[in-house]
Amino acid sequence: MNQAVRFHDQHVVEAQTSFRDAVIAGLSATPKSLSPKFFYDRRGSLLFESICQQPEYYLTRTEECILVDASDEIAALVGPDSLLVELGSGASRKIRLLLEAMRPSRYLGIDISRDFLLESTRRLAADYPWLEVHAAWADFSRRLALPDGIAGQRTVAFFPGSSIGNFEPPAAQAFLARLRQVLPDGSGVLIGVDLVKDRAVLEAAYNDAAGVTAAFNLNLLERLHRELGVEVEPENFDHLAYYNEAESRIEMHLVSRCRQTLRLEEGHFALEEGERLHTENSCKYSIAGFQALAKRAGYEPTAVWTDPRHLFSVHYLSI
Ligand code: AVJ
Repeated sequence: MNQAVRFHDQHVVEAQTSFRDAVIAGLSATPKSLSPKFFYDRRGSLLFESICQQPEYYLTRTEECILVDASDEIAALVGPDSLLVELGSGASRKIRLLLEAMRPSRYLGIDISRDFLLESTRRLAADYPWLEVHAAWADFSRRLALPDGIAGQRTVAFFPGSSIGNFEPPAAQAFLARLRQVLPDGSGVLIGVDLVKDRAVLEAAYNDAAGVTAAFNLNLLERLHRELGVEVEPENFDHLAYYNEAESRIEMHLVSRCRQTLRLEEGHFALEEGERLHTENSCKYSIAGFQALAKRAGYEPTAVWTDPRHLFSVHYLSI
């Protein structure tokens, strides 16, 4: 019985220092922006779990159905005794849908939210005693590497939830190409990708009636306060999410309700009434469009699964 999580504190320093630097760079830019990766402090990770349960947020539910239905086919493609690496493992919930069918020998969860990562991988190790569980606290958008000692094994990189949508297409392609470099021969990528669809369905998913997505967006301001001491009232901002059809993406912004100044030690940043802080892009693809991107990144799109309404897709990309 093997229930300890092997923890790799890989890129701790980078993960910690980059928040302040990124905030200053983002507030100095025109238009002002902050990377969506900073949503995921502990509170943000919990709010995201709650978003996934909102009736309007079809992504999670749909992907889970696809994974359950396809789990045997996925397992057949991957083969047993692989290393299963989950990028942005969060609550490590989706992976449970695949473990029994896939029977990997090792699991590595990588996440930017340290406490959350530890809690969820500990639960995973307790629930699957046959699985060797590893956890790496890392910002994989900055640097991608597998910890020493487990690199080299045939790997499936699992990147669920359409998190790839946070990269704009050229960056998504570059990220997949970099990922390919760290995967040994015979490996593959199992990736969830949200599909282009009716504007009303998309916009409802990012403007849930319970206001959880708004709270998730506004939590970024609370994080500015908690971690950087910025005096900022979340009530002075509105949540804004809409579909930018020309760019095939949902955009999220925080809109300043008044003239106000965000004060950091390094500088003061004035916001006009109505000025936006761009907090997220969530890019949507057609199946063919994503397969073409994967090919340009050096992969062979081997299989794709979708739901009857074509809301979401899961792709298996071979090296
Ligand atoms: C985790 C990036 C896939 O874009 O749908 C959910 C994040 N933002 N609601 C998404 C998110 C607002 C989510 N991803």
